[in-house]
Amino acid sequence: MGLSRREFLKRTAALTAASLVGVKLPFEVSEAEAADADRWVRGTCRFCGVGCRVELGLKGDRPVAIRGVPESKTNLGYVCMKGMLFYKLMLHPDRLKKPLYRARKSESFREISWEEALDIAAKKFAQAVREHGPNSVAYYGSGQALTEETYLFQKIFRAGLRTNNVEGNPRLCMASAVGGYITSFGADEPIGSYADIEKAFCFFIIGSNMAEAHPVLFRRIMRRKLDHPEDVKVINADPRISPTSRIADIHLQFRPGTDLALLNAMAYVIIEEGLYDEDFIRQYATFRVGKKKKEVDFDTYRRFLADYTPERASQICGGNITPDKIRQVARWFATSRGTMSLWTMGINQRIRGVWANNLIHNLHILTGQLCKPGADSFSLTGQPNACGGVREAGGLCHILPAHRPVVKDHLRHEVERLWGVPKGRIPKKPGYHTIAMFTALNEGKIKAIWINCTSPAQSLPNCDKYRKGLAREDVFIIVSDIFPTKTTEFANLILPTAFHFEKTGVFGCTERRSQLTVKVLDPPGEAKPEVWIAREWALKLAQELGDPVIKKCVEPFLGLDEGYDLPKAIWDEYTQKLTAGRDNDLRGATYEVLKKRPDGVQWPAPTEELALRGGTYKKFVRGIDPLAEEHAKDNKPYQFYGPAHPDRKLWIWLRPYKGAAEEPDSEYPFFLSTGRVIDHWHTASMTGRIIELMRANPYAYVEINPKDAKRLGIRPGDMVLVESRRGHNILPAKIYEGPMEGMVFVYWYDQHEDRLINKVTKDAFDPGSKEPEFKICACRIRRVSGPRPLKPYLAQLKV
Ligand SMILES: Nc1nc2c(c(=O)[nH]1)N[C@H]1C(S)=C(S)[C@@H](COP(=O)(O)OP(=O)(O)OC[C@H]3O[C@@H](n4cnc5c(=O)[nH]c(N)nc54)[C@H](O)[C@@H]3O)O[C@H]1N2
Ligand SMILES: Nc1nc2c(c(=O)[nH]1)N[C@H]1C(S)=C(S)[C@@H](COP(=O)(O)OP(=O)(O)OC[C@H]3O[C@@H](n4cnc5c(=O)[nH]c(N)nc54)[C@H](O)[C@@H]3O)O[C@H]1N2
Ligand code: SF4
Ligand SMILES: [Mo]
Repeated sequence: MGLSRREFLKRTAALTAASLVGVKLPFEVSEAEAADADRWVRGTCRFCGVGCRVELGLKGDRPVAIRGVPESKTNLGYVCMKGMLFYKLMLHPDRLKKPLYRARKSESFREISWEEALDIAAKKFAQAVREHGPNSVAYYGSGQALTEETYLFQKIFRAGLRTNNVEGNPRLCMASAVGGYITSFGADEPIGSYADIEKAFCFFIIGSNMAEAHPVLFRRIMRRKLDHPEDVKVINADPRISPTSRIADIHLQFRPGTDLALLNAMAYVIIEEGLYDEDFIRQYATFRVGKKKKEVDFDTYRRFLADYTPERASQICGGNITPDKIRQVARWFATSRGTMSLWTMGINQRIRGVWANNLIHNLHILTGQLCKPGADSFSLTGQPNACGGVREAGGLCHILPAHRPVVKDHLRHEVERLWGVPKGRIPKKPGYHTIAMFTALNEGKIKAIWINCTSPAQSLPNCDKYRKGLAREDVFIIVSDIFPTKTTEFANLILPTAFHFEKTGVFGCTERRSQLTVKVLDPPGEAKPEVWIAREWALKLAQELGDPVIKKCVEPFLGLDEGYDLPKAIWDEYTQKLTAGRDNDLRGATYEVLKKRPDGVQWPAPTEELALRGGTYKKFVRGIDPLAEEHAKDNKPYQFYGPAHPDRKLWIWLRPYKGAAEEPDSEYPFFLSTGRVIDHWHTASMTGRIIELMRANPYAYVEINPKDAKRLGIRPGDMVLVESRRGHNILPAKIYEGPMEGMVFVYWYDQHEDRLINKVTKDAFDPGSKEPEFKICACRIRRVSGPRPLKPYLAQLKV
């Protein structure tokens, strides 16, 4: 029996309050019990893009522990604390267990049946489409949804409802990396694998705090460095000294946003000192400039770089950057026997995120540090399934499944044909990107939105602005989640979903690796897998709108059991039909094959035979990548067949330095940057409910450089006002040599309204990738009082 709603709310409040004061609660699963697991089942970690392979320990049907899988190539048996503890969310008393509805946002929620919930959901979406057209409905999903979920939702929205308003939080995260890969290499996603770590001699970690955000992968790099302290060099480039910097031979600290100049200066040195790979460039590269992608020659590039001498760049960058340091890191980068760059949000979440990505790729193309062992330009993905589910399966407004741009007529028609829907059914125009989508909500242009597995009321930049649209009474909002969140507070309809291991499906991690997790537990109460919810909703929608094509979208999946057969049929359709002949060909990676592998399959994997061996660990290399052979046009060892570059070349881009959208000035003299801490996941909807993690990190604070703190009379623990042109927070101060002088840094997980930093961040975005500049805006800070006891945030629904 589930808890009554009152009881549930009481416990939610009690738990969160207790978490913050460190009280142990009776319903926790104890560690002693964990040791007693009587069976272990395989799956992947629920959290980050590393994609650690794990085993869930069960005692009877009670989850009691998680451990790593030693024979997995992703994590070699390691897991981090979050990975080890997420089984506690499965039996958590706060889990949503029944559909909840309210006609108006000012009213209280009431429990309703699934039948009623799906009726309402169908009626509201149908009404919006009838009265305002297909562009008035939208899906906003997540890089944490299973591939099967994203694929099915986008199919229903695009081919059923005839809208490309299919977006997701990877826009806040990986969009600039996608833009970078496509413009530089002609194909999305990294070329190599984690396995390159053990073969690399130089690591260039820029804008990434791997030690906290990709902790298991970081351990592999650390191990490599410790085993070869002299031969292996680690460079860390970040305006803030983070735990990642500890293993660096050189830490480059610079004014936020100026790394564009740093990267160009590294290229300058590489050319000036003749450290480039002339042969590689001649065979595989061209130089490009501007919106029209005009081809230019090497000399033009060289002249362009004349603006970025190490001397000039060190002036732009500030911090600890000297011309000598730039020269040193450029030499290490170019001359090592294998250089691997790794980056995450410090590069992507910028108004010049795509350019910053291009400038990293440039260095690899110039020096030929690509395709050989230990060499790669390797963007780290944040979420567990941003690659597999969203980038590959059609989860962004401008891309259809298997890396097909919506605007390409023949590709769109191909998808229509594969789905058996009329030609022209999918609109040509891309839908709203994330910021445009929430702006459209503000303007009342979107009348019904389905938000799945994400919490935009907390995770959007400048979130108060977009909460206005969410709060509109004329916008119908569905939120499907496992817990109450900041976003469920704006919902009309809350749908309780199954969690990891309570449903079946695939996650595709950073290194093009798809891994299956099979359902072993029933979800609590009446919670349901999303694929069931989407299918049942589509059937009702078809009826409401009298449109057989909507039904057609789910016809292959009718009557199948949602625990396994349904997701399997969706995966089969996606892989066998949609990925066939594409660069992410996954035809060999059937559920049967995925179950046989300790660690899944890396694409391209067109055949079962290859998939059983693990797939392709390096793209574009003949003898390794079957598609390189298939697409070979000449006898060169590398074949860059990426679909976006018909010339089959890698493009070195001329991208100038440009500052952030909002730079500090006399009124707002500090840079504000935001990011992550090891113990928490994003909005802390999950990790905030795991008491061990909450004890370690109960609230966010503002990191201030000691010199700034001294000047402003701020002492450790003092309450500090952090204010921008958009909003303010009051946070306790942590004073240490982390952020550079003139910069402050805040974790964004804290749900307390006083500390929720996205009220302060800026929603400017990259004109190419549309990814917001979470990493940089201007703020001012001021001490408001001495240390104060902090009010805990109560994660409860407004009722
Ligand atoms: N523990 C934990 N791990 C996670 C997550 C989580 O929530 N918690 N989330 C996952 C997700 S979705 C993501 S996207 C990743 C994010 O992973 P990361 O990007 O590694 O983490 P962040 O803390 O967001 O930011 C990284 C660094 O960017 C730096 N930075 C700020 N401005 C600049 C700049 O101008 N230039 C450069 N070069 N660097 C700059 C910051 O100082 C910070 O140290 O983490 C994933 N892993
Ligand atoms: N200031 C600032 N803001 C940022 C960033 C930053 O660096 N700074 N980073 C941005 C980035 S990179 C990202 S990726 C986004 C992430 O932002 P969000 O996606 O909004 O954050 P999450 O907390 O991961 O939200 C996931 C939600 O899914 C729910 N959930 C968990 N499992 C399931 C499931 O199986 N099904 C369903 N339906 N729901 C489930 C969780 O309870 C949670 O509410 O935030 C962005 N926002
Ligand atoms: S490193 Fe990432 S994938 Fe691995 S256990 Fe930790 S959170 Fe999970
Ligand atoms: Mo992310």
